[in-house]
Amino acid sequence: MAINLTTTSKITWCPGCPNSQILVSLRQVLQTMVAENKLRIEDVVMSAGIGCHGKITDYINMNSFTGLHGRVIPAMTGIKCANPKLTVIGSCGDGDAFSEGLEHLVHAARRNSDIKVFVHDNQLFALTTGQASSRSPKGFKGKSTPFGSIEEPFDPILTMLSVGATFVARTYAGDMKGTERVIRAAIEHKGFSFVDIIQPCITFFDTRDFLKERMYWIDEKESTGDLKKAIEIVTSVTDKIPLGIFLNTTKVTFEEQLHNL
Ligand SMILES: Cc1ncc(C[n+]2csc(CCOP(=O)(O)OP(=O)(O)O)c2C)c(N)n1
Repeated sequence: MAINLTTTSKITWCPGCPNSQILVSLRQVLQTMVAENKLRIEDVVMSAGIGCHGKITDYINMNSFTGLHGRVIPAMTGIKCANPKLTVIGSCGDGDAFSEGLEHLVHAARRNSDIKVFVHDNQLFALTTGQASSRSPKGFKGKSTPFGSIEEPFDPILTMLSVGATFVARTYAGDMKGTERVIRAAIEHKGFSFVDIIQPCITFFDTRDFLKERMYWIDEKESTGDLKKAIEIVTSVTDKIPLGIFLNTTKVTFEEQLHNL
């Protein structure tokens, strides 16, 4: 059945913001999966945090819950525990997921909670107008780091691989076909799915030219079932940015075990 998930809410992201590309990609995946009878939209719930990314739930006509900043993951875990038949997806910012909410992300991955986490990774706090986040590169100059950040940035892919996430991927918002493919695989995966979506903030930190020269898609056949190989791929390059599904394995989920008790 064809379904249209657009809403009448006015898009208030900056014109040209890659959040719009993530929105269109996600909506397209959901519409396609519904058309193919792989999903019923009534059985999908989306959660989002506070930040520019969080507006995404206003623009997709489906059940959603906007939580607190940094608390997208516990909201998703609660929804999935209460009704394990639901497909639970969520959008976080990098501030949301890796700064204030990091503990939730790590423990949800460790438990293999069957939720699908999409991080809109723009390497700063965008809604609050450009402060450094834990993803900002060393030397980044913003409102809170006028002399340049003195911290090393957080590595979400290596962290997710090492704490037991069963699906770990990275994509680039501007590559919408690639993003659709990765988002769909993340939704189809049974267990914890983590997707870092590189989403340059074109207003406060426009990295598009920098990224274009460095991003490349990995050969996924080498790594998907092999944690050691996935770690090798992401640690072997320092001047390039690998994209793709680094790991896709299965393990009993938290909710399966919970409901078997
Ligand atoms: C508990 C709490 N802490 C801090 C804030 C202030 N705040 C709102 S949005 C935001 C940062 C958003 O950054 P990010 O999560 O990366 O999302 P983006 O705006 O970049 O999409 C902060 C710190 C808040 N609203 N609530």
